[in-house]
Amino acid sequence: MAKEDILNALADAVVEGDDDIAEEFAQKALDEEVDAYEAIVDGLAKGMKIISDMYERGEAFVPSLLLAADAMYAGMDILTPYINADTSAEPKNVIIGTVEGDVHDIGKNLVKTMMTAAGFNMIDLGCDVPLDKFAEVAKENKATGISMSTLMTTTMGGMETVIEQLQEEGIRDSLVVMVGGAPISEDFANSVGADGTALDASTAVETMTSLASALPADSWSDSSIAESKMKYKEVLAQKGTREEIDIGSITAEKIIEEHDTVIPKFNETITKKERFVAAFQDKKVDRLPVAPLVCGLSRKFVPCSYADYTTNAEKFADSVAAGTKYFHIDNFVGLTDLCIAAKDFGAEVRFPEEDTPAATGHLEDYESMEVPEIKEGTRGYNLVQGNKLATEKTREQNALNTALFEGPMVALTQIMGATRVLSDLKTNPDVVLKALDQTTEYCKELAKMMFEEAQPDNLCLVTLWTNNVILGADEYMKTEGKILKDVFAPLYKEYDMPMVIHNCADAPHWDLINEWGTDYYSYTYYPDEADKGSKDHKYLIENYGKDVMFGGEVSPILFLNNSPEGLEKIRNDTIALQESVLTTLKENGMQSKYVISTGCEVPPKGPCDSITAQTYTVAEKGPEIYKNIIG
Ligand code: B1M
Repeated sequence: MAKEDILNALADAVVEGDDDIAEEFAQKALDEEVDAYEAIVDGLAKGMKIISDMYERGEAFVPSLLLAADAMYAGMDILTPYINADTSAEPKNVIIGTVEGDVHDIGKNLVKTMMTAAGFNMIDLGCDVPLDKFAEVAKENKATGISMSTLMTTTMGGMETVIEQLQEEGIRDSLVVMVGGAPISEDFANSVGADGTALDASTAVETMTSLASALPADSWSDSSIAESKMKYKEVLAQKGTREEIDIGSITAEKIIEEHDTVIPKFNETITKKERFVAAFQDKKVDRLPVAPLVCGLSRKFVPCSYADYTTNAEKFADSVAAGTKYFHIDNFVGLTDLCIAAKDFGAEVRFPEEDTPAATGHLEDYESMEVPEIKEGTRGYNLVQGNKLATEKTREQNALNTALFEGPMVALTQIMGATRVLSDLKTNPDVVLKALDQTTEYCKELAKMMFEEAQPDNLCLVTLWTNNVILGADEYMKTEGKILKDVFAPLYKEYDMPMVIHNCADAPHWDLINEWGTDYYSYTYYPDEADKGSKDHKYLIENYGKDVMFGGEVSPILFLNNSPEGLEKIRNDTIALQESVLTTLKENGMQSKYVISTGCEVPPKGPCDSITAQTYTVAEKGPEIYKNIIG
């Protein structure tokens, strides 16, 4: 077989995600004396680049990428031992991980795969990595680079801590530090002293390769380390020891203290409930309703830890009531965390003192999944009780409570691990579908208990995976999409409740909204992802506004900026959003069917007054804006 054909077959095997063929042709390459290094670079890695480019163009989705990575690793396992020492350079170790507090690892895994394909020796620390582990492992392995990812604004600060630890150790200049993930910008990377960032996995490899080539050959010598220690001594001394300040708690105290005296008296003519219900029906209101997804942040008013907020029904209800009052929310959407089903199915959940809980210890095999009964002592039961109490308490304020629960796919990925479920969807769909039946049974039972016992004003289902970046519409409709259509839409109808969906993903399959007759859809708008399908209110109202009420769309990232300029920006953006929404509604023959929202949970340590910058602005300026535009 010609060398070219073998290389092409290797590339195709990766694109197709077929490990058997990748192994077969890796062996063939060795048998036919094709250079092992060439087979990796011009065969396997080339395939990885092809599928990754398809992903960037929206022609392939995460499951295909994960399978391609598996095929590439399968071929590499056979070829790597035969790499000719002359052609392979010194191993370039890169330490990779998602920083402490963050369990998102899909993007990190893709970066790892692409860097492996480019010849880096990746040392993967996983997700939720304790910060000091990066410096420790980098030292042990005289690393060429560190690649840190995070998807949450709350955990971005950990990256700076890692860099400071490298400076203290005198090894900051021995290696390249790259930071990345959706919320990371070039400015942020510079501000924490990283060498670079990148928007996607392929660019991350290019940046790492170019930065690594500029490292001096003696970067790990004793003299370089000593010099580096000296260099950073002053920088670190100037920074001083930083105390961790919980801005959320401080501003919550301030809001409680000042609420009844300083908070403006709003010029409102109808109650929160009347406003929300009227807007739902597109009737005339005094202003648009406001419903930011602040959830866990509202526990600062109680005050209680995140663990209490998510596991104790009374504390949850108190937080909902306090959040509704102090943030001046018309409709509270009570997200706790997304690992309620996971815990009930027996997965391990980490409850950090002051942070968002996360499912970390997944079940080993699908066979060990058993649908748990939702009874006293389970998290599902607690969620129902919490929402029952919360609904009673918000009613006292003439406001609404929307209970929120995980859809079957979120539940399954939390139980078994997202990367695994998304890969298995391709290789072993029957097993995944069977497991989805089990989480569906659980979620259906929970929904029924909500309707019958908690009786919240609305029940919102989280469909994280209706995401054009992660799953194609066809793939989604074969899994959770089908379940939403066949099981949940009829269930909502049976109980005569509006179908409420929350999708915090960046580029949902909007067309699917009609598949299950969604009545209220809460979303996040990411302007940077507009080419991948993230849409703003203008598009949504114009195309779906008559059928669905939307809740959006201020970026979650904005809510971390507590500076006077940051708060001013939120105020100005909130005014501009109302003006634009109302104008769009009017142009489409409507008058109120839209909720001003964040479309996303605000991070645990986020500053409370960035929320009030939004909610109080709506209350203060909303009536005038409404009058000017709608009349
Ligand atoms: Co969560 N989540 N999530 N989530 N989740 C986000 C990130 C969020 C933006 C959604 C939202 O509300 N709009 C939001 C964060 C908001 C914020 O920061 N303020 C969020 C939240 C709040 C949460 C929880 C706190 C929810 C809760 O429980 N209350 C919780 C977190 C728990 C914890 O970590 N402590 C949570 C949980 C989860 C799941 C477990 C259910 C699941 C993760 C599964 C997993 O990864 N194992 C999940 C998911 C899937 C998402 C979204 C929908 C998608 C993320 C993703 O995988 N994208 C996300 C919303 C969104 O759509 N953006 C969201 C696809 C992936 C390929 O992209 O990771 O960006 P990405 O990687 C890209 C680039 O960023 C780049 O290359 C990659 C490939 O091209 N890149 C680098 C990545 N690393 C790089 C490094 C580099 C350079 C480039 O150099 C070093």
